[in-house]
Amino acid sequence: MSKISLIGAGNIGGELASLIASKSLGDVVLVDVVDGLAKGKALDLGQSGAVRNFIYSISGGSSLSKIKNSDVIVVTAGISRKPGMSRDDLISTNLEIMKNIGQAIKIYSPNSFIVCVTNPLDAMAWVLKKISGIKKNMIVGMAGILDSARFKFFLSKALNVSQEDIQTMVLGGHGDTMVPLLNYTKISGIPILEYLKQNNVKRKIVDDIIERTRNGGGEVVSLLKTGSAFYAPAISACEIVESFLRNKKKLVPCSTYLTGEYGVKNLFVGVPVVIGNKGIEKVVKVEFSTEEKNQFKKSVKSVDILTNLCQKLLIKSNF
Ligand code: A3D
Repeated sequence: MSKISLIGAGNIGGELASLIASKSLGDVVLVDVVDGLAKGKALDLGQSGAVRNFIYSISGGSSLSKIKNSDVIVVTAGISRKPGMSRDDLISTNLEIMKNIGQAIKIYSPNSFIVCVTNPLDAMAWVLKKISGIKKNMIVGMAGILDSARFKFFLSKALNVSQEDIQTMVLGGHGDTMVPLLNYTKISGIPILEYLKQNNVKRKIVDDIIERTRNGGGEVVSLLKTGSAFYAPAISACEIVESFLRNKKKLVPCSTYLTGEYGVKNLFVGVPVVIGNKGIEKVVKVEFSTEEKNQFKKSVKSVDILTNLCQKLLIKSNF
């Protein structure tokens, strides 16, 4: 029976626990520093199981030792954005939290598959890997699935076609520089640019959607005012967990530690990967147009700046 630990029992952690239980992926353990929060949510969710018929257990607590011998650990602990904040504004607080959690993973569960969700995503995944010593194929950051879902959602509304029939990929860093790939965006196999031409849809509509996708998280933050998006992030993280535990070998964009692929070294950047029961089983190569190549480079640069900052902060605190 699989054990899935969720560190952070806030908005995403709670929703993710519910999704994992509904999909019968395994026993869920919620952990949160706020006393009673994880235990309370676990109790509430467990009781919902009497109606939904969960077959696995959900428990909670505040000690990180509860993650011992997990198969999967999803990290959502940290602060989230408030209106007017960028993901990068979270860095110093969330870096300290990742240091704590990275050490706990190293002690209690060094062989688990780790999914990082905490922002700024690519830099926090890098810190978690560095502190925990987890192998590169056993840690990913969740972002590309969410960014691609947002792109699909907006396209589906604008073009009046089913979301189910849209295939796309958003790569690069999880931030304003993310790179939606138009050449790999299709509607039931029809390349999007051909679809636009045949159906007299202006290219500007798609360009505006790309911009809206880049600001997709911020748009939700400005409406919620007290926190950030959690339903779509939770189901996106669940997709990764499920592909690992059920060995589904889904080919999805994830923030991945690169060692030369796409010309990038020692950084987490969103690229297409296959997720199976060995973790990241393959980094898949795609061809970029010249414009996409430049956008990807720019995106990598912004991840590099944040990761460097984390590296300096870690050295300063003797890590
Ligand atoms: P929130 O509802 O505030 O939950 C975070 C939880 O983490 C809170 O309950 C905290 O008490 C808890 N926490 C803080 N420090 C610790 C610790 N050391 N150990 C255990 N628990 C701790 O936030 P949320 O669930 O909405 O978001 C969580 C994170 O995900 C934030 O950093 C968001 O910015 C980020 N996020 C990422 C995406 C991506 O696509 C990558 C999308 C949405 C949110």
